[in-house]
Amino acid sequence: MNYENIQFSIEDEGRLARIVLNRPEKLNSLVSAMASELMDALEQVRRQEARVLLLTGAGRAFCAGADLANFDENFRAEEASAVVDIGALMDRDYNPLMSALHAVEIPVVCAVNGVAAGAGASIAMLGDIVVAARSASFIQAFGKIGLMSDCGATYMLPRLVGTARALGMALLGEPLSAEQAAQWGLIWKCVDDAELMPAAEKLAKQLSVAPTKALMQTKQAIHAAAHNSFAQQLQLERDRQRELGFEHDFLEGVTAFRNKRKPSFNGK
Ligand code: T3D
Repeated sequence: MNYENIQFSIEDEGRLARIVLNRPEKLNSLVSAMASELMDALEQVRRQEARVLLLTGAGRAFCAGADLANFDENFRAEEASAVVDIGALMDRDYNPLMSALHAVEIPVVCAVNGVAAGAGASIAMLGDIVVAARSASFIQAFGKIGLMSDCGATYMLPRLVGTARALGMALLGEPLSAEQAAQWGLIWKCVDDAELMPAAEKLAKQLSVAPTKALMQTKQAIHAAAHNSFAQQLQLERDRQRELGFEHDFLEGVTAFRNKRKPSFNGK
């Protein structure tokens, strides 16, 4: 597939996949073609067995959510009778995209370079390690256009920041600064703007040579904890740990420790 709305590359001998949302003049707002391209790129990441995904935006924004100028050919603001089945748009573009992002097995590092609004904030929240530039902000912009938070925001937000803060963000729609987002636990950390890409790339490179299978199991286990009992979670941990104990990277990790050298993980 030709990518016109994103940039996609596989780097570092196949270990690191990079996706750049690339409609900077429209603050990387989402159109249907961009959602399709993202889905295709995520499939390439899986097929090519990259070990980490780095996701960022081009220009001054991360992503301003759905493109409100082009979101549906049937929507004509000047005609009171023109109606749009937004549920159908969600089924076609947004929900499959958010599900695909949520299902990425390898670690996802999100470098939030500017405003992340609406669906853009949801994309950012689906990163496993989210680093934001100090000038970035997170906005549940939906209320301002008569919609409710979607794209998984009502699921992710309370889990990340708690119900009170989730409600405050969703009902008031005020921008949350990157610094506050880090203090609230919405993201991993906030760095000076000039430090964003070096910091995110450093993290991505670190993860790209880590024991990938163990990281994937860890990520899955932490997701599963949202609906498991403590007893179920202990069993899940035992089962997954048993699998990991038979893998190359466990042997390599312990051997390297005993020999006082750096481990060389192959991700298997
Ligand atoms: O299927 C469905 O549609 C339902 C799914 C919904 C999911 C959603 O994401 S709904 C939420 C959609 N997003 C928004 O409501 C955010 C709208 N944008 C803004 O509130 C502001 O632009 C920002 C707070 C993000 C940034 O403000 P600021 O002052 O830094 O920039 P600006 O001047 O407002 O925008 C710069 C340009 O980007 C401007 O274009 P122009 O005038 O220079 O030609 C603006 O129109 C454009 N832009 C910004 N956001 C969007 C957009 N164009 C299309 N869609 C956008 N979402």
